[in-house]
Amino acid sequence: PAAAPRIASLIGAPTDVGAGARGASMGPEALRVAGLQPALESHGLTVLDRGNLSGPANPWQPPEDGYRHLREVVEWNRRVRDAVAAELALGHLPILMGGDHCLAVGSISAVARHCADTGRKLRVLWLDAHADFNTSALTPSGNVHGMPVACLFGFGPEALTQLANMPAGSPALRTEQIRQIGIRSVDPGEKRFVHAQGLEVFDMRFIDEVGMRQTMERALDGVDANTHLHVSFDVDFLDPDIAPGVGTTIPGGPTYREAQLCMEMVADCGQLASLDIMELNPALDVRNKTALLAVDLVESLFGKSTLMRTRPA
Ligand code: 4U7
Ligand code: MN
Ligand code: MN
Ligand code: MN
Repeated sequence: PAAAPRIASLIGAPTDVGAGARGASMGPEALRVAGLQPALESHGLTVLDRGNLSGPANPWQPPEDGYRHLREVVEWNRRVRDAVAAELALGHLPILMGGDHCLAVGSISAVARHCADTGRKLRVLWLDAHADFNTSALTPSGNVHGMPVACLFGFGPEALTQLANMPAGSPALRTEQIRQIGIRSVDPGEKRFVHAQGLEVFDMRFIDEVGMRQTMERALDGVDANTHLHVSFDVDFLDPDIAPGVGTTIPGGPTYREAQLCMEMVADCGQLASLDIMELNPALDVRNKTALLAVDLVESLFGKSTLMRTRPA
């Protein structure tokens, strides 16, 4: 099994076509201004900034047949999939800078395809306040950023569910490959569907009861040297007191220290091979502090941690 790649490629996807608020389209530039590239370089990575993808403008229209802007969402996701696939083929670690979370359909479809082609096991950690498991029939909003996990499981419009081009039309992702962490806002129909599909959800109640350490031990259980670990980090995972710069704040998220521990434990497992940083909304931020926090946490994901600590048993 290959060691985790040491070249990271930044891919900007400046759009908010899948979201309910405008502004996530400015996320990539806010992450650059917050110093994402030098922060990664300080941890020994070589970083290539591939610039921003381009795609259709946000038409800001109401939903049609349960989806808002489906045509534009599909187009952006194709471009994201192709860009992520190209980096994986080069042996690089793609970092998608969103953009709203609908784009995780494209990035994870590329990752799933790559794992199928190279015989690696896939584990996705979905760090989010939301389960993002709506369908056009269940969604209260029509916003596709609330649907990416369902699309990856094969429930959604064919143009999105087939992005991974899996043999015999199989879904990009299966239940045993994903763990959701930090969840605290799930719509009623969505909740029933999450249970019906048997998703492993470490919600905030779980984190409150057992702590972040045991939560991450459970979420990473079974990850081995042949595992491709993908982290899809929706910035609204974090408590809004520390991360106000998102369109869909939900109170009661992980604290600064809980989030750091989460990221440090991912780094310790040594298998991180692709990353999405999504839903950052600079229009709602305060002096770019949410972007700076995201960069700080991503540093921990790549190995920044306190030196010379006493290790607990
Ligand atoms: B995000 C919501 F109704 N569930 O579907 C929906 F509450 O990518 C929110 O996690 C979705 O930020 C949030 O519109 C999507 C809503
Ligand atoms: Mn969310
Ligand atoms: Mn999300
Ligand atoms: Mn959001």
